[in-house]
Amino acid sequence: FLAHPEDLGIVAVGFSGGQGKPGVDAAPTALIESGLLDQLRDELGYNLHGHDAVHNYTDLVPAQDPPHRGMKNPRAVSAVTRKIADQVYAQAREGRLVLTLGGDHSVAIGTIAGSAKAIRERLGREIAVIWVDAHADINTPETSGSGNIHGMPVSFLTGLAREEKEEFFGWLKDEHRISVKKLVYIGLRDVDAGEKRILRENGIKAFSMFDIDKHGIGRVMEMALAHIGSDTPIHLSFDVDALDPMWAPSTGTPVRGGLTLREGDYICEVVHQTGSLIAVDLVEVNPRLAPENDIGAHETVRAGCSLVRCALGESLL
Ligand code: Z70
Ligand code: MN
Ligand code: MN
Ligand code: MN
Repeated sequence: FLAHPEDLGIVAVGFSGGQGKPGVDAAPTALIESGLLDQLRDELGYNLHGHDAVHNYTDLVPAQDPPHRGMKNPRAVSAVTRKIADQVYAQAREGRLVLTLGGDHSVAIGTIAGSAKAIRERLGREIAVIWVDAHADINTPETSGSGNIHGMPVSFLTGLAREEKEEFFGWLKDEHRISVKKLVYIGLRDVDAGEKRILRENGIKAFSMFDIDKHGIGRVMEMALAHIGSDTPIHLSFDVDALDPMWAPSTGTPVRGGLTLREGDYICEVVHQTGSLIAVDLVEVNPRLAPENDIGAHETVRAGCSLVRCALGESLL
């Protein structure tokens, strides 16, 4: 699905307005300073595009941004994700693979909207999304208990949540949306009651940690890809909190009982191996939330780099 599989568009966005804890905005710089982009260029052989800047979009954050339908920072998140959608679209429209370094998971409203639109225009195809996360992030503004928009991106992207007003995600049109039928979750273990109902009522495919323990990650990936169907463009959205806090402690909402680093890497390797990968997001690394004298932050950044390299083909022999 890529016209230029060796060309990699980089979208680095230090944005934290989808949740309450500062520090996720520092993740792109931490990942890049630890050598991620150099590795992708020098070891994996990608031509990088758009990698000269980390975007903070502070100019898009209004001084006053009171809640709307219970959503916190709604104007800021809407404006920033709209900008991200343009950036990802511009890279994907060229036929490049796109790597987004977040930021909290609200940035996926922009990344997936941009991918979906570009692939529709370029190939006339719908994309599939593999969402790897401890959380389902499918609350509507009405079911959300927190008001944090990083817990809502999937509901806006699938059209389960809608809004007319441009300044509150009204810019999201059908061309940006994905089908609930082409969405697969992996790693879930902290899903709100309202979200469980949404998953059930919409028949959304989800592999929780229970399923991974029961079948093993190998079989789960076979089932996940079988659900999507072969020959479908895949957008991989990886929340680092899918990993167990043993591997990724520096994240806003660590949940015990998660994926090992090898299971996370394996997911990325299998998705790479399909040859259908069109975009990758790595989100929710928070290097400022460092248990144990910064060792946690360093380890989390290292785990994030490993996931990205695996998704981009490092393990190919
Ligand atoms: C909860 C909510 C969430 C990440 C927390 C939590 C969502 N379901 N996502 N941390 N990465 O607030 O909607
Ligand atoms: Mn090329
Ligand atoms: Mn998430
Ligand atoms: Mn999460």
